[in-house]
Amino acid sequence: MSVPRLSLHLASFAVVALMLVGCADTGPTPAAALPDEVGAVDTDPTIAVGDHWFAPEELVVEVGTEVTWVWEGRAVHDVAGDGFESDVFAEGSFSHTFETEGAYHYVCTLHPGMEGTVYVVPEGH
Ligand SMILES: [Cu+2]
Repeated sequence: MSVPRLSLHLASFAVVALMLVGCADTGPTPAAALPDEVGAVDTDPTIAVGDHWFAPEELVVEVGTEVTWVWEGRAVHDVAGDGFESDVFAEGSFSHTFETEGAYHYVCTLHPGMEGTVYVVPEGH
């Protein structure tokens, strides 16, 4: 009668392992699929970091574009999204090149509600 008990034990272990895998990603929200409608590609891939906002909040770039965030406020902020995270700065800039299309939501981890999105579209969009 020990075999069924062992199987049950293994099954429980498998369930717990799957739950752990499912909860393992505690990082920023993963990039999402592009929405059906995305605006025209922005000619200037620069985002201002202010107190407490990003401008523009939404930026559209082609795959392979380097986006630069430039700190303009007085307070410290950071930029954290799927695949990129800056240090906490009061001034300076941070750049990231987006190699994969998608919608990249990002936040300042210090200030709830301070957030933006970079839409990375295929070339020739
Ligand atoms: Cu901030």
